[in-house]
Amino acid sequence: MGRLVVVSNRIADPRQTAAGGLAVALAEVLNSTGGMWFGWSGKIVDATESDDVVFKRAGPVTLATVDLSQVDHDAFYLGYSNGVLWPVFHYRLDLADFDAGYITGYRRVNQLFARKLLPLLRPDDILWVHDYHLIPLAAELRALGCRQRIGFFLHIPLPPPLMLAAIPGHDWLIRALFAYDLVGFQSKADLDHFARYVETEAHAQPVDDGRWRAFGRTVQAGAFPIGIDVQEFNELARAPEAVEMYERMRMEYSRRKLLVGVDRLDYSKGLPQRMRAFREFLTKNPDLRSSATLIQIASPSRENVGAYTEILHELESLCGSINGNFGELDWMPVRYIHRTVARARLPGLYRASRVALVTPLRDGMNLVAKEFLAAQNEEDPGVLVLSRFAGAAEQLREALLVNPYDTEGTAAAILLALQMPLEERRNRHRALMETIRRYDVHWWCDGFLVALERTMAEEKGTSWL
Ligand code: GDG
Repeated sequence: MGRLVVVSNRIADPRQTAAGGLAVALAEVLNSTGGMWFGWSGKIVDATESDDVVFKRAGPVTLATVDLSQVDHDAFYLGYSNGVLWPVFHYRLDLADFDAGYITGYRRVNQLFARKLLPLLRPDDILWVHDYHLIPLAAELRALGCRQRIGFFLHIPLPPPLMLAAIPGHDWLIRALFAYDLVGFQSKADLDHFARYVETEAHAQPVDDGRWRAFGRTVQAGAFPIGIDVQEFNELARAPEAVEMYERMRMEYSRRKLLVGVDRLDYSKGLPQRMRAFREFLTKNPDLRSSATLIQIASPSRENVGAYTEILHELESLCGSINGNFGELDWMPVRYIHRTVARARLPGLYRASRVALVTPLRDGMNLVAKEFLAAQNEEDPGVLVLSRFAGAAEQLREALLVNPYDTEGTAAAILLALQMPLEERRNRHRALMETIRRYDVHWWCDGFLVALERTMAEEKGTSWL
């Protein structure tokens, strides 16, 4: 296989532990394969400053980054990526802001990436582009003459055709996917939405075995559910920081059962719905009340996007009212932490918790669900309460699956999880561990790259946009 070139909006030093699903997974991948990681530096600069690529060596990986101007950042990142694609792909048309200027900025930054990346490529490189920020990147690269094999992986859900069709320029966006050789989704449901979209909107036909033909091009599409590095996570769980965290939690909560939630503070994660379900549980089970505490870590995210400020206030108000109404002098039902917790401590927190509440309204996969399972003590494991609307629910059938919009149903699942007998907890955990071990991050990466190499070489041409 040629050199691997990974492209994503944000990049991280793969030798350091990063927070965030995509950065963690890609760092794992590149650490084992080596190669180049190209993306935005995270810096916003004056439009007049030089826009040269900056290189940095990080172990076996070359990091190559470009800066963005304020105008480009606002339209590309805040505007189109997080003001249009993120909400619509998470089924929140009501939160989308279809400002016409955003798409121009989105295209401009994808063109900038293509222009800066192309001269760095070698003929036998394999390119792997990640996520919704960069959907048109292959089309822009092809327009400049790029012939290398290019794969694309969407980390977030793909909504059903009629929802996608609400995006002005949706056909342009989906057509751009056909400039890739392989397009990967998190779940079978997402793949099915893609298939239905191209059939109904682009009158495409399935060619054979996951290949689709439309716009005069052929693309291979498949479901490649992302996993975690179970072994690495086990090691993290045995390291001193995690052990210390575990012991502190066990001591502090020796007479109580812990429930845990770890999420970026994002409206897709269903945090207010989760709090309402917990409040319902407290209301319905007065005798169990002070025997459980919910620790909710909501790490700050995209704070300069309006919808995120609203969700922050809603969550703070709910936590405050639950604690105000149910708290005792020596017990608070909710511990809400609006900060990022060090990654090294997370396994200790997961392990000390009897229940994890992973209840997004919509999620591409959700890695927290898998991390929680990997951190458990097999002899006395905790219970995963998982939203049926997380991509992970397609795989993790032995979790307690809930509908997060159903407050009473979720409250009932919380009770069931807290009271689940040891034998049942062990059986469920064993089955779930088998799944996350088999479908780990290496399986995901190898599976995608092998499928990409096997795609039939097709003359992609340059007349793309
Ligand atoms: C996107 C998709 C898909 C969270 N809070 C803290 C922290 N985290 C870490 C978790 C986990 C990661 O961030 C979150 O990953 P998720 O998968 O749960 O969610 P997204 O960030 O939305 O990721 C998602 C993923 O991409 C991968 O494809 O699964 O569906 O939305 O690793 O542990 N880490 C630290 N402190 C925190 O406070 N250190």
